[in-house]
Amino acid sequence: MRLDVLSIFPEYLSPLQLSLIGRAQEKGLLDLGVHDLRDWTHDRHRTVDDTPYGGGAGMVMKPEPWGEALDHVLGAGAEAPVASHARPPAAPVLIVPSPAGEVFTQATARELAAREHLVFACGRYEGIDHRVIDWAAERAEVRMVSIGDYVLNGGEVAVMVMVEAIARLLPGVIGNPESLDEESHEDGLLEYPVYTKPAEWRGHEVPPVLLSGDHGKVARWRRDERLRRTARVRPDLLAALPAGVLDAHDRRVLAALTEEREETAPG
Ligand code: 6GU
Repeated sequence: MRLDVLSIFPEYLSPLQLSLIGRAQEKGLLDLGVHDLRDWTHDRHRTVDDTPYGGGAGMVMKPEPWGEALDHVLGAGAEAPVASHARPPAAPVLIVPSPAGEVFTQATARELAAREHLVFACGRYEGIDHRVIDWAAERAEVRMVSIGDYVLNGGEVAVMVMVEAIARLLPGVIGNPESLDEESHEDGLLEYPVYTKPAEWRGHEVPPVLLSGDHGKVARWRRDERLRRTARVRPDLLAALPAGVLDAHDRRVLAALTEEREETAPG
């Protein structure tokens, strides 16, 4: 997979050279290019922003440097307008991090991990002149993406979040791909709690079932913990589960939880 990141703070993205992503690059699974948007300015001050038409606070990123930068990273294929139905599957995806975008989820990470070329355009200030987005949409698949309901100063940190979530899904990046299967958000339930030695620590014991050696009981306990944890902290995830994910036992576990809560409720 090829990844390009455009930013006025390219050094902000240097942690991407470390750890998992760094090793994936060394293994040739990932080809990452981080570019300074100011390389495509032509004035002495390397200006990337200007005042907003219509007035208001803050500054807006100028379209010209973005146009030239995107010509460069999208390549020759980006020169002619291409209708969305005629775009080849290898067409790049332009991801524009923005608190005004669709919310990035594990499903988004999976979709993007299946593509060959991702380009991230990090905005700062009040955002990028919207004509850049409209122009790019004629040449690439453009997605404005938010990483959650809060505001960051720029897209760089959001890009690090997205790249980490996407890269770890690429074949060969994670040593043991089975560790991906039972993760939070892969099947709509949160993960079960985990324990290691010693069996007793500072007066706290490991749940005895985990020491029983009964694999069936352990699996059932873990599933129950996932259900209880999800019901407690993320009832929205439980409500969104597709029909058929919960069996009769699951439903009994959840019903027991509701009864417990009613018994302990005040009044
Ligand atoms: Cl992607 N960018 C910015 N600037 N703020 C955000 C965000 C992105 N996602 C949540 N907040």
